[in-house]
Amino acid sequence: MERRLLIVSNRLPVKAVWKGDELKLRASEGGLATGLGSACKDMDYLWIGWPGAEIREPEIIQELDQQLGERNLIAVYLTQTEINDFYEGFSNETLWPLYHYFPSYTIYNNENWNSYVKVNRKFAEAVAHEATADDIIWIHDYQLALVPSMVRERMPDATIGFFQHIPFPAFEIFRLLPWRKEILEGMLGADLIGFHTLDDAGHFVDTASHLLDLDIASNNLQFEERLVQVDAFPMGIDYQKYQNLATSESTARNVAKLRKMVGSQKLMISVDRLDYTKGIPQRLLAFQYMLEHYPEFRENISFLQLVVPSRDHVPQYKVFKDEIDKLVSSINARFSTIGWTPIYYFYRSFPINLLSAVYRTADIALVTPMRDGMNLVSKEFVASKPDRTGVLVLSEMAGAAKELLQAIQVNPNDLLNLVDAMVRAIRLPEEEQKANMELMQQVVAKFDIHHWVDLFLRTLLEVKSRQEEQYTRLITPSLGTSILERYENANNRLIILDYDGTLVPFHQNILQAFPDESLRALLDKLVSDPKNRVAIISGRSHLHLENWFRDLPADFFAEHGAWYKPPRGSWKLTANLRAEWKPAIRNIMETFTEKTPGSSMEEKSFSLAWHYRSVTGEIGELRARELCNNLKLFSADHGLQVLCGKKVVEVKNIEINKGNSVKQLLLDHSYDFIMAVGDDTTDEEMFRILPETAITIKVAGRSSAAAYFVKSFKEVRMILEKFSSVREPAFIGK
Ligand code: GDG
Repeated sequence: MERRLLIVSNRLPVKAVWKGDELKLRASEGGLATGLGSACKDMDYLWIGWPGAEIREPEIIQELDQQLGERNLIAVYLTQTEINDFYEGFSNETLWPLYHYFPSYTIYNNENWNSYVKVNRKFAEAVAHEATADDIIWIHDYQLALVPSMVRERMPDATIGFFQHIPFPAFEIFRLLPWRKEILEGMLGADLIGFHTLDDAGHFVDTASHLLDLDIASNNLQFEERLVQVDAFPMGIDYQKYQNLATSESTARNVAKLRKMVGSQKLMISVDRLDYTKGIPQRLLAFQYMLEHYPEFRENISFLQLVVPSRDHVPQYKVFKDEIDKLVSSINARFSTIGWTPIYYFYRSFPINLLSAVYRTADIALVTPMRDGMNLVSKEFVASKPDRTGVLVLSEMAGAAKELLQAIQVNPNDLLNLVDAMVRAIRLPEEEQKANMELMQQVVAKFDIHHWVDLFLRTLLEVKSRQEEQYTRLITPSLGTSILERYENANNRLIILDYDGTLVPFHQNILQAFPDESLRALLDKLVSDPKNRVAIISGRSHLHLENWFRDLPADFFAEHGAWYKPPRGSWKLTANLRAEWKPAIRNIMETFTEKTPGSSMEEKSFSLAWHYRSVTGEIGELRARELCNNLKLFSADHGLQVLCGKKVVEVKNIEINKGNSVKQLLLDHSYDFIMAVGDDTTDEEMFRILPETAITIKVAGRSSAAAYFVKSFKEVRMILEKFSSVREPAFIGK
């Protein structure tokens, strides 16, 4: 990567801690800091974030800035009020519980929200201050969801990626948030938005489709005329580092100490930050149940639970810690014997080589969060097993469950399922352990942290170049001028126009989309120029077009070209068409109309259309997909085509298409100016058939065979307005 990487995260990879009256830098805990830190060490990078403590004295700030600067780190300083309201308040008491499906723990507080906005702005200003146009800006996590759009405001062309390390919840949960639109729009300031799993990415796209008026094509969103891609990038670990650590001498020494502590019993371990999402009490209760109901395991197995202190200023966390303390004490008090301790419980942070020894010694790792974006502990355990013995019990609710398929997967809410998994893990034969571990190691080794960083950044650059392609095709004022010049200089012009979405906006009721007076006046003016041939090619029935444009001397193609009417002529069929298929399709469509409130069926001479523009919510798209699938089976055997267009599913004879109508217009004529404008998939056929010199324009920014695009029907009208005001040289001065 030649370009500089600008990483932005709430925490820097180091934190400032007071040792007496001296400020020291220590490595931050957490997957992002350690993982990304090691992946970026060979890159040209700058990292912007909070150094983890409130620092007010200017001389200390100056000294710290210098120390951080030597490590390519830039600090954003937060006041104690900001730490309380932005970090502990909005980030940890609002977004964190809601995104982890704990809506009853979620606190909605306006003051905290205001602080969140303010601190996000602080970060955005720091980014704008440091960034050059060439930097790749990579913003991390839910604490900074507004930063992408705030940076975009300041640097419209910047390359911005956003990665969310925690889950993105389903729409029904996310919609509870009073500031849901602001958060979504904030994230959409990025060009690429990444999550750990496809489920999270899908939730985001689905939520955006509900709350914002966006053009969405699978995982590509068109937001404010900018393409934004949403995708899954499961984060990996530094596999090699954990493998090396596991076989190091210091780990061997620590393994020996651990073994001495637990004796010859089997060892079950868990490593978690103190958090109610991690499922610690549920796991302890399952362990207790197992000791109660499987007495043969007493004195034969010990459980080592490491809890890393975290967020202990948040009241919920204090209560939660008490709960764990009590549970551990009561289990130990009840089951301990002289030579055996059921649970070893540590509430503190461990150095990484001790952690490695814990992984290496463990026979079983219990990773059973109630919900987790990814969970790197599960991957670190797998990487720390050079002899491949050991069993991983993994929650289905962790992102890692999508990759570590050979783990014993559990639902952490199901106590008996947890107990059963523990028992199975204790009894799993060594060959099976090794076979499972080998497969999981292959995955963790291949999709490591370097792979994750490379893939995310590569995809971000690809999105940027796809945007570039789109931008070159957008009709800019200068392009508009050159089109107008070509129009002025031409003597034999063909102007082909689609109707709905191209000349008029869409309406809930298809009959409401009649031409308004200004459109009629515009078309009248265009056709009155003898140098112009104007053709309207529409999917509409010929009866609608006749009703609206009876006296307009233009060429008309209705029903995608099944019917044709020349200027001042009358309607005729363009081919010998079949309609014997209609009853069968009508039956299917009627069923869908009955089960989808708001939808309707339209019958044309040689086609049937099912409209769902008035259907509320996502049910319309769902049913449309179902209908398309049903129809495709039937249609293939009957020479029919199924068109899945904008809020409409249509079935027609395959030989009828707008491309054939255009061919008819080109027959025996030569034009020195051809322009075709359309918005729907059916218009692609006409774009493709036209010569390269033709000006083809797609309405609404989507990928298309057209050479250019405009944003809406209003711009089409503006172009036609300019055409119609071109005066014949002969007229000038008369
Ligand atoms: C988020 C998401 C997602 C733990 N105890 C000690 C220690 N650790 C290290 C582990 C691991 C990291 O902390 C924890 O990783 P997690 O994956 O659980 O997640 P978080 O960083 O808390 O949070 C999570 C992750 O971001 C990455 O995207 O997986 O779902 O919530 O690396 O080894 N490290 C040391 N001492 C300890 O006592 N040195």
